[in-house]
Amino acid sequence: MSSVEEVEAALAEERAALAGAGDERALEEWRTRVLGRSGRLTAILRSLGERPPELRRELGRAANQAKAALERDLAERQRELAERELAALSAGSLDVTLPGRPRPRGGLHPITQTLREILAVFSEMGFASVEGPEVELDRYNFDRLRIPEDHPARDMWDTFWFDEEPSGAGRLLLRTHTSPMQIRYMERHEPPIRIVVPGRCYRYEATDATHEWMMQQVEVLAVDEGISMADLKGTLWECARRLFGSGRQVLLRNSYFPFVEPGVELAVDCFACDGTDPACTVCRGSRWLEIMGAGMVHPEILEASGYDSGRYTGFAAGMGVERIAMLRYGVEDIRHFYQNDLRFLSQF
Ligand code: FA5
Repeated sequence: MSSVEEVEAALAEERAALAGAGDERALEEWRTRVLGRSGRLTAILRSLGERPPELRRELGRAANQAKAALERDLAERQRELAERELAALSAGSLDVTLPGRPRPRGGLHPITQTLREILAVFSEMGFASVEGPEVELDRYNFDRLRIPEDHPARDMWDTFWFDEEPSGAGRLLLRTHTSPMQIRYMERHEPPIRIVVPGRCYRYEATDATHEWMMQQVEVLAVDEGISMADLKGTLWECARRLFGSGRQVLLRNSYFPFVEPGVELAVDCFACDGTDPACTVCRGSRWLEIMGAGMVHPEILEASGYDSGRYTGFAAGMGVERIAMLRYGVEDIRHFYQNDLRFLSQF
């Protein structure tokens, strides 16, 4: 049996409960429990019919007033909570008025840029680009290029060897140059051939300002009827002119590689000292930085590929991409390229 006093006590009690409801979920629970269909006040109002008439009116008025007061309180409390939430959003961890943070933009590595430039030059001269394996057979890296087991050139091109041997195929190594792809390509194709072969090469080598143990080369191979040293010179000349501009001096001098005859190397004048400093780490006072080896493909190699060396001739070259990048950008130490220092890399 409810009395007016009990309604007032319930009103006070529920107001206190409402003040303690701290979030939207607590408010909803409170609403259901107090004002909902089977809520506390609804139950009092429903039971009015069973009351003696003299009590009914007084109790009804008190209960209706209490219900209206609690509904007002609820609306007020909802508004308060919403305001508090908004204030926390704009004053706390999230400032919706801040401008967005720009994402740092990446760029192509200077070696990738240089490599693409080289390939573009040769593509315009009609050379197709093909790739070969970095893990190579002893046979292709050395023997088939006329570098037998006891040849001194093997010392110059020492590399990393694998312990396992694929059955019967010979020993595996990390290739020291891209030249093995000359053999692989000629095995499967007939002249005319015009290809470039970009790729990583490895050497067991003490590093210094111009030597890394991993570097990238681009091999060039052209085989056809009537190819002469003049074609080699013209092609490499054009390549150097396109990469370095016409203000740079280029030197072509004789050299030796077992797989070409005659052999040459191409060097570009030193940007660091102009040949004036005997202690220069880039040219060692020689004025020239070597960027590639080249020559006319040895007739024995053409014959071993099944070509008639009386009919076909060819030229080949292998250039160092890091050395070319050093000259293009004026980088005095090759080791900067692979130290992954953003202060260096973001300059390109
Ligand atoms: C060769 O690798 C021959 N295969 C090139 C060749 C191809 C000759 C076809 C004839 C015909 P060499 O070891 O000189 O040759 O290397 C060629 C170029 O690679 C060098 O001129 C140089 O630019 C670059 N190079 C060689 N070793 C390193 C190294 N340790 N670090 C950076 N660049 C290197």
